[in-house]
Amino acid sequence: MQHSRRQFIKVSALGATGAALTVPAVAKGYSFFGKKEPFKGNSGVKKVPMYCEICFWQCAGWTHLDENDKIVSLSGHEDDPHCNGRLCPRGTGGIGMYEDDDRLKTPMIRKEKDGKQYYAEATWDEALGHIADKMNGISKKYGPEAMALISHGSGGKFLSPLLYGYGSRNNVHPSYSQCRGPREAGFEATFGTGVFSPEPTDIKNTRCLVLIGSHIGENMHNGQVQEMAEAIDNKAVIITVDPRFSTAASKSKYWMPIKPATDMALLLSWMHVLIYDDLYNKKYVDKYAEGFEELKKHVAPYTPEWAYGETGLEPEMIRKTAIEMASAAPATIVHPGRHVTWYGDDSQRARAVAILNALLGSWGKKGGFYFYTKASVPSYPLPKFPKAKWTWKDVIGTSKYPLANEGVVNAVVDASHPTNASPKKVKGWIVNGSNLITTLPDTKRTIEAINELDLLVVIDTMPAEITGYADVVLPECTYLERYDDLRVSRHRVPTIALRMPAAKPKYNSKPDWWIAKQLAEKLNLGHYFPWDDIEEYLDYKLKKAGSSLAEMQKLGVKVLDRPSSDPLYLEDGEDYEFYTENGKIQLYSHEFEYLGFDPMPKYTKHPQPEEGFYRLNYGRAPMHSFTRTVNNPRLMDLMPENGLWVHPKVAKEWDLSSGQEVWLKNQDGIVSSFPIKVRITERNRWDTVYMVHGFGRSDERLTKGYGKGISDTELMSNVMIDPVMGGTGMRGNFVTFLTEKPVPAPTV
Ligand SMILES: Nc1nc2c(c(=O)[nH]1)N[C@H]1C(S)=C(S)[C@@H](COP(=O)(O)OP(=O)(O)OC[C@H]3O[C@@H](n4cnc5c(=O)[nH]c(N)nc54)[C@H](O)[C@@H]3O)O[C@H]1N2
Ligand SMILES: Nc1nc2c(c(=O)[nH]1)N[C@H]1C(S)=C(S)[C@@H](COP(=O)(O)OP(=O)(O)OC[C@H]3O[C@@H](n4cnc5c(=O)[nH]c(N)nc54)[C@H](O)[C@@H]3O)O[C@H]1N2
Ligand code: SF4
Ligand SMILES: [Mo]
Repeated sequence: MQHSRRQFIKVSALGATGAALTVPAVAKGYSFFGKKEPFKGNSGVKKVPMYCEICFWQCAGWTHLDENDKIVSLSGHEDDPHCNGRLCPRGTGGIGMYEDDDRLKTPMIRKEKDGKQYYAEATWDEALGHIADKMNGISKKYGPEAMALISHGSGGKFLSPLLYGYGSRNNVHPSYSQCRGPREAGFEATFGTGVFSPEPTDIKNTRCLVLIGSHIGENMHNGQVQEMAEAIDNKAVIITVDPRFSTAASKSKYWMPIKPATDMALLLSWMHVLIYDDLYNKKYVDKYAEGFEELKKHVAPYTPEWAYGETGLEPEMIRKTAIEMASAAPATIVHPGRHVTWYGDDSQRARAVAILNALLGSWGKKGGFYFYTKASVPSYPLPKFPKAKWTWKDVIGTSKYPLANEGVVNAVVDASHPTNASPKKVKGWIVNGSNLITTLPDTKRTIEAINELDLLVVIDTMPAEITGYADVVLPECTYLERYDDLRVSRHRVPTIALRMPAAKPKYNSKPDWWIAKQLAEKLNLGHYFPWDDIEEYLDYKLKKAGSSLAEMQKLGVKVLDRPSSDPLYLEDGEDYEFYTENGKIQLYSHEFEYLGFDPMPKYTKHPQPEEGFYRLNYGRAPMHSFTRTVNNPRLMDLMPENGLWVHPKVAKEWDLSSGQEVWLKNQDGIVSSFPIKVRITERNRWDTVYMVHGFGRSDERLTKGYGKGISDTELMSNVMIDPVMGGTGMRGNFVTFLTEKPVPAPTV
């Protein structure tokens, strides 16, 4: 029986359940939109370089040790442009990830006895041997292409050569298909280049910053928050478009409480005003762009009066904000956003944002978008990888998601799902640092796909929900206990950052590079890991880049000179070819047209909630990162659960009081596994409810996070796929309140 083959295993915590550690001043020295004092660490006698893994801003910093070599604190690296010497509250609380008693402690293999499945502790040799046997079996039966790697974070770096050497190219990331994918597609079609991370937004020099659902300040991407504080000090105009009065909205001159799902109407009407009121940057557009006449005709009907009917935003406010943007241009940023998989037409919305920036002339301009640079660090030379005969693209059809330039996780789910009738099937997943059960919408489909797999390997630090479905669980040590590949980031200046262990791996956990190399050896693929250990690997690369491991162990971050041949901005009137087909910014996209998509973004009406239902809105909190931190002893102290933002009018209708527990039921009848406490606030439009993503952990091994608040993901059964790049739109789900505990209680 294939479908019951993989029971979700809830083993009780292997060790004693540790009492939550209370540690003061997690966020010491960090004041949001305020004080700029770097936090230098506590009483450390020794400091070791690291870069943070609590989110993907990857701030570089130091791990401070006391005289007994005990880790005492973390601090930001003074020379690092990602953090300027300050970590965010999550980064400072990163020690909690290392300390957490609930961590995975030893490899485990799924076994079955008397019809009951359980995890048996295993040695690394047994666990990796078991994986190699299974992978060899998959290769024999379906071809090596039937394996996939799903990763987020640093670990993918070492597992990728393993996957490629094995003969598969199914390398996919939720940070693309569930996050920034649509904006990469939209900006690439317009400017010929994606946005990438960190975003090259010149926020500190901007005079007008437009945030469309980017909740910087709750979205704690460190350097951006700091630069926004600087922009505010410099009296930049902030315009925030958000149905919720976000922290960013509270710092804004204009808060535009848009009706959710109607942003495209606003973007088109802004274009209308800029063009028809002659406010756009004519010199820039004439010199660098093509398709202006088509765009002008296209946006003619999209007046602010028309947009008012869709968005609920006063025409006067739409005009005023367009004038603000134009008067500050080109030092204006219409922020591309980051998590942009919202309504399924997201690449088109990102195109609209890109076109607005083009009309304002901000791409390549001071206070707009700068041209990033990157240190040149050669890769370690490896033998040629074998060719893969097919990938997930061939399974879903090569004409689908034509502009997906990175791997689409949901397409791999489709390629593993029982509905895949093609002989090409993905039968094995290695999941590293991604909690797919809480990360992908439509959980039911994810689990159906998992049930078809011959092998699911999960490499994690915590007993995250996804580990309960694994055939083999491998405990990785945390980022404070390991080396990783170098951080070579895109920024204003080229930098290289080192992460090195500040402590021995706790329990029987191992670093990812070691896991990948050992598994490669078991698969006779050792030649793709031709170095003896990671220090040799890093030293080789660093020497090629003009440094060395010894130097980096002292420096932590090396800041290189930006060559003068690679300027940060365009000069006025400078000749410049964009990376598009003909060197011009594409206001009208021939590529989109050729692929069967609208060459210029159009407005699509999206469904609005029915009577008694509210749109499920979600976002970030400054002290948590997804599920990554929702068990972290230090950060749980700061925010132990999520609450449900409800407008007072709605609370009155439902007779809800603040702090009352409710369960939520979505449009498909799915009921939340746990209750959530109501928080009555006018900071939220009446037609939506809001919660922070990452809570409602459902694995009892997570002793501090289990059952605290609820999970937004389990209520997302409606997914709107972006046809351009395959992103999963998650914002079309509607919920209603259950004020009594549902009977029968939902099964977690
Ligand atoms: N419902 C809903 N879904 C979302 C989002 C949302 O807001 N709501 N946001 C989307 C976005 S923007 C993104 S980027 C994705 C992120 O999705 P994921 O990348 O899946 O993020 P996390 O939930 O942080 O899961 C990360 C897992 O990595 C583990 N981990 C942490 N550190 C390490 C390590 O050093 N090594 C290893 N091996 N594992 C580690 C954690 O324990 C956790 O289980 O989710 C997307 N999905
Ligand atoms: N503290 C913290 N910071 C983080 C992360 C984290 O986990 N914790 N994760 C990082 C990651 S991977 C990402 S991708 C980013 C995500 O952060 P962002 O890209 O900034 O934001 P989103 O999650 O897309 O959007 C959340 C905001 O969109 C608003 N919103 C909802 N619906 C609509 C709508 O229809 N229109 C408009 N205009 N607004 C709407 C919500 O009210 C909310 O304020 O955050 C990053 N920073
Ligand atoms: S923004 Fe915070 S959590 Fe993210 S890398 Fe920097 S310090 Fe770490
Ligand atoms: Mo993300």
